[in-house]
Amino acid sequence: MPGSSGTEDRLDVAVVGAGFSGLYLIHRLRKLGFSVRAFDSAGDIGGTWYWNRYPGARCDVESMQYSYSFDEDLQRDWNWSERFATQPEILAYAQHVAERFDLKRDIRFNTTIAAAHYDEAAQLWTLMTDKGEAIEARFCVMATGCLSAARDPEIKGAARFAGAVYRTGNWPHEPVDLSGKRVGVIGTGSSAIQAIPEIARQAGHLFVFQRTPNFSVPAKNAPLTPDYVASWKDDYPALRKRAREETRSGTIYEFAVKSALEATPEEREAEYQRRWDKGGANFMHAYTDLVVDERASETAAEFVRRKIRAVVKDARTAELLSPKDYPIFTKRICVDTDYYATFNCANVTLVDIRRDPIQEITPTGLRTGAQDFDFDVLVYATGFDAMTGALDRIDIRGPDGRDLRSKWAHGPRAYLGLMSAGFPNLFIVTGPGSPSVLSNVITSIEQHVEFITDCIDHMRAKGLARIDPAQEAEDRWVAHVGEVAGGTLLPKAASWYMGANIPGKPRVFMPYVGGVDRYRRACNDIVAKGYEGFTFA
Ligand code: NA7
Repeated sequence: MPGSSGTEDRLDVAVVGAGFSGLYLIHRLRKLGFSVRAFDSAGDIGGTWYWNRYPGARCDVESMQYSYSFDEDLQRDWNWSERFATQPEILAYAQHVAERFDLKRDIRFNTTIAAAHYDEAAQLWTLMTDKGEAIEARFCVMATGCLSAARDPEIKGAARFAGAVYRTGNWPHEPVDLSGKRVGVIGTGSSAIQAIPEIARQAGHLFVFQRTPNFSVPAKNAPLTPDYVASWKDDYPALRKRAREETRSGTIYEFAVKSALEATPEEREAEYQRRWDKGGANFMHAYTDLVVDERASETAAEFVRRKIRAVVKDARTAELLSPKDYPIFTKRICVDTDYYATFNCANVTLVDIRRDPIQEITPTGLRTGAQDFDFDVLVYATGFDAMTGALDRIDIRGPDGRDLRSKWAHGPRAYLGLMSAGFPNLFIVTGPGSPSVLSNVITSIEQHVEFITDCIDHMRAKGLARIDPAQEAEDRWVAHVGEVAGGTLLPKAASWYMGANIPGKPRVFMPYVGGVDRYRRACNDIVAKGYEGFTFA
């Protein structure tokens, strides 16, 4: 039975990851009197914000909402400086939280968990580190993040490149001087869209190798005014409650009340323009049917394409930058500062590698079918093995020796995105099948951490040692996740939500699109019914 029996060698709870999930888990488990330790490959806290420190990295959820809500003093004391916080500021916030709650004494850094095996007889998880050390724990929580397994594409000759190589998802901690250098960036997702304007300011020449253009809306980032900050802080508990319980995204936006198809073209134009001027992902909430009806979605897509054509002077470049083969919002909307305008700079060249793919990387740059490009620095902005990648890198085995990789070979399967049947006492924070990446992830993290820690506390109170979802409950949930996604346009794009960016990865829509509000109600209902769908022993 979990309780205060944790020792140095045998913990109540082992946590993998020391990002925003891991930090809150430590805090909450400790308060409940459990012994806990977190392990992280990184040299410090922060998770995704530790690794993604490329130029221009910032959050695309507004600062006043992208933060913990669990402690009123914390949210009142902390002061964000800008509407969209930079990566260094978010990391400073994480440091503040860790210090404030003295969290680091229960974190082991520079420690990668390579395996986690469950011993049924002992009812223990044994975690193996990359250094061969074993840690025993009654519960294991994977706080490994949805976008933490950065990937290099497999391109012939990659090892032969003689210049410097950087990755947006694992950027050096030391300053990188790109001034005057010739830089090649592969990828045009959110990370590249943030980095490219910054890199272009420094580089002698920047080649952007684009396979698929993305839709991006202007951030209109600015310093926060005292009045705006006060408007949040004065009402934080109620606003947070609203974000948690009444929104699909866990973020308060200006939500639509009307279908795009019911509006006249003039009304739509005015509404899109108003939201464009205000900036940020609020744009995607202009109408109720933008992610469910292709004709509605096309009205927003065409508005953005017109904006691209208006900004980008070279007509061919503007066309190349304009997405046409998937509905807007079916890939994560990007939020930028000067992205499209950057292509007006004389030192920036957009290369269409859809039409003329990269053949190989050479010692001096890369070669497409038609041309050779020479540069000094290569930047991979090629994304992540999202949602399942970090778990896939760990050899996770349940009581019968069955491994999670095999179980998930045809797509991830988890009850509520929290637990996978056959892997008792193993929780996943923001796992596949939960709102996770479709939400303000801190809102989702808090809800999962509270669910998991309440559950472990409940088990202690009831003298229960083992929890496992029933297979049938998991099957029903996975089917529900698929059905809800199928009612939207989201599965239509070859996105990382679908696993489409990883060769060989099953095409399954992974996050739960039903909304943070609905998901929370489902979880609460399940708890109220005595953890319906879970089996205890
Ligand atoms: P993304 O959004 O997955 O973007 C990766 C980009 O890299 C995208 O443009 C890809 O093109 C491109 N890519 C990937 N592999 C290749 C190869 N082999 N050749 C050429 N181009 C390639 O990752 P980000 O890091 O930008 O953003 C991920 C999330 O992090 C983001 O949504 C935020 O939530 C934070 P493709 O589209 O596959 O043709």
